[in-house]
Amino acid sequence: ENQQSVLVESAARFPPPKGVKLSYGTAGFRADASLLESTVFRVGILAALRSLKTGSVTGVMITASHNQVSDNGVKVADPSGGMLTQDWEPFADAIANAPDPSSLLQLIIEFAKKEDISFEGGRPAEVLLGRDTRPSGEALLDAAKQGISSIVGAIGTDMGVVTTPQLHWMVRARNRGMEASESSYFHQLSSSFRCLMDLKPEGIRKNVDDNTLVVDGADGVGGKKLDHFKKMLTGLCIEVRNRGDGMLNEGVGADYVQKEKVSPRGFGPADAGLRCASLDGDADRLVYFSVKLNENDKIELVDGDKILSLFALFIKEQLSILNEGESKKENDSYRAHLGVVQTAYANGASTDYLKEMGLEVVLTPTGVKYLHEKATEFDIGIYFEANGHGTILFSEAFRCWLESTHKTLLSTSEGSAKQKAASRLLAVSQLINQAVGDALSGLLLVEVILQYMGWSICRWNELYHDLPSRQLKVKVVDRTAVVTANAETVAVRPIGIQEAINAEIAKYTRGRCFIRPSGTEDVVRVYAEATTQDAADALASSVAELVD
Ligand code: NG1
Ligand code: ZN
Repeated sequence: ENQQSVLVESAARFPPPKGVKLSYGTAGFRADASLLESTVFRVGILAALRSLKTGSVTGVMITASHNQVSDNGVKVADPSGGMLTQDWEPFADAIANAPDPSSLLQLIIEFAKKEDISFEGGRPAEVLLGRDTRPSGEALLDAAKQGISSIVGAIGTDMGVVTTPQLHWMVRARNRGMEASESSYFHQLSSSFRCLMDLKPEGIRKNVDDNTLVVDGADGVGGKKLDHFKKMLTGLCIEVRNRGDGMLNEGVGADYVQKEKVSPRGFGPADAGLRCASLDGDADRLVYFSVKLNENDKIELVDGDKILSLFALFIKEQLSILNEGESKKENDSYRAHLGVVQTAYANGASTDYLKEMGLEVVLTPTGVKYLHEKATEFDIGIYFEANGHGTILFSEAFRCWLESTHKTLLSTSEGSAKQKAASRLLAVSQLINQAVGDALSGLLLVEVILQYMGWSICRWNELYHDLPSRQLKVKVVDRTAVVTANAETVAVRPIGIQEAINAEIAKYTRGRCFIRPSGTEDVVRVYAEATTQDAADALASSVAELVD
């Protein structure tokens, strides 16, 4: 009827590019921006359907993160604020690749039937839209809007230029009946930051760096937002460089800094010793670094694994203060199950360190959706990829317990160590983005913990010493020829390759190496680790030859 003709008419305005097959990878669809209009239009339809199905608000974010400025991409935020549920990914692939409007319509009708989605009577679909600073973003956002409006009655609300985590945060906030604006986001972050700063231990702490933090904004949306947001933060002095005047992600940003281990554009010898941080193009990744003295652009990298370790240390300390003297049997004492989630890319030294701390460490395949899902199994689940994407998730049950315990402590022992520990944990759960990894909220938590500990970036970096590592990518005809198992640590296809890799690994002390097909690029990635840089390099290149 009417719905069908509206869909077919609007789909006709967005013919898919010929000879291109897209797939909803680790981070949604990504490609050269010129190829994406029809895909983004169709993702708009999908987000509206997801909203109809769940009776909640969903989101569409247009970004290609750390990729070059001519690329773009699109991903869907589920009602929880997390990534699109994995069961819908095959449908996303199918509609993105439907050759014409009538086959698209057919797929939608079948899927709606299977998922029992009704186009009438229920709450109308609502989708929040956001984009990063890429010049192609505006036209793509319009395509997404048209996709949404091709579902009759659906509403698309444009949140403007935002970071990826802001958009996800807003979707989550809306579905919890909270205000979903940028100012409410900044307000929540700055007030929980303030609360943590006020709960710092008393007395002057040694070792803290000069207060200024210098941030590389990757010439993207994160730098712009932070430059504005920093005015709302007291007790922290931030200088933002690469705020958007230069070329996005060119020689700047968290991905560049982490992979190349050099300082970004705009940083030099004069910055030696300063505490520096780098965001990626859509501000969902964060790494720290300091420029080495007299060594050109070499840096001391403080990556996602070390951010994770710092967070784990702090949380564990607050939990033990809270549990002090409580016997295990007591009913009202809740022993929080704290867990840490990493991928095979985590530096082996970090995993050892975390295990030595007595923490439960779980590995998942690469891709935030896997880490995030795993982290929800704990009361407090901390997950990070080495590249700086991660967050801390608090379970609903633990948050409830914490809130009521905090209330009791406030009335029975205000100012006690326990009450403060409970306040800190509550503030962390407010500060750290519960929807996805967020460079801005992560940065504030790092800063407040460093002040709490009285640590410089050097002291923090000394928590453990990274094993030298090397990452290579190999262009292959068909990356799907590589199939992995055990959280990507073992290659089960091509047959025999794992034995060959093992033979290479055996030549090195503490050697570790694995291969996997990238989910965002047409390559097979090789990661190697050993006790010296030369050994890690040699191991990586010999395994890369096996893949070739
Ligand atoms: P792929 O291309 O699947 O390796 C990369 C990152 C992921 C994740 C996604 C999404 C590495 C080795 N891989 O995925 O961790 O961040 O991009 O952006 O860094
Ligand atoms: Zn990103």
